[in-house]
Amino acid sequence: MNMLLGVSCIAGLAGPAWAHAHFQTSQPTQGEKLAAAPKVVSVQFSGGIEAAVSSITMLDAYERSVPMSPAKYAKDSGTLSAEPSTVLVPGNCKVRWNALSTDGHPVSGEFSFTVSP
Ligand SMILES: [Cu+2]
Repeated sequence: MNMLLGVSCIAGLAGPAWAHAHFQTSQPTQGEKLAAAPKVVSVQFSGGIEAAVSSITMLDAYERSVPMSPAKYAKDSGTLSAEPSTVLVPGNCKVRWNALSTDGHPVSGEFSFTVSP
């Protein structure tokens, strides 16, 4: 998948050489086990993204959609973050993120983490 994205990125490059935004890391990290519910979830990118059309959504342990604050983008760190508006119940939570790279390419992914009872 990364390879396909890379190819389309090179093929799509015309004009300014914006760096394609790749997923770097997330907070919590994939598979992380937390003692307490996180106050914020975030995704860090290698390049710039368009914050206005980027989002983070989350499902709780019962697959219910978790109300989230609007996603915020910190340009300095390349981090998109959002805060759950409710306290998460213990269990496995799934996070899905969508972002538009400043070079015009959409990127998306998901990860999950577990909150201990
Ligand atoms: Cu690209």
